[in-house]
Amino acid sequence: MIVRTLESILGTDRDTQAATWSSRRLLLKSDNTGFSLHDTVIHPGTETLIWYRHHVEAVYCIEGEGEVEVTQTGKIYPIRPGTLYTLDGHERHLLRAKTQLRMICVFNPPLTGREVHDAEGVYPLETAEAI
Ligand code: 9YT
Repeated sequence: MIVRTLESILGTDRDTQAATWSSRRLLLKSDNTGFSLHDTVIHPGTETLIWYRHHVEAVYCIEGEGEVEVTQTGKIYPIRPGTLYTLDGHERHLLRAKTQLRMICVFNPPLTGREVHDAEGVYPLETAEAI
């Protein structure tokens, strides 16, 4: 059994910072659970282009207000606490945070821990192995 607290991973390698978000990665590939699980904070007033070409991500909002736009269709979905969206079609999207958003995110395949988005909003597959 794995027991871990958010407090215990803050400021460690599991606490990843990007320009528009911080991702606290509670479970990673190295934990051998088959998925990764993150407590992610999206900074207020930001827009992030994201395209998980190699992963499926489920995102469950527990705090804040924002929206997600699917770039191919222009369809916009509001996000508030209790909203789940899942990118099961690897949709390229824009995530906008009106206020700070706190999201619980699950990735399959699991992230290795170092991933941040590239210029196209993509996470490479198996970043750690490529280093
Ligand atoms: C909601 C979302 O995809 N935010 C970007 C960060 C990502 N969730 C992560 O790496 O935890």
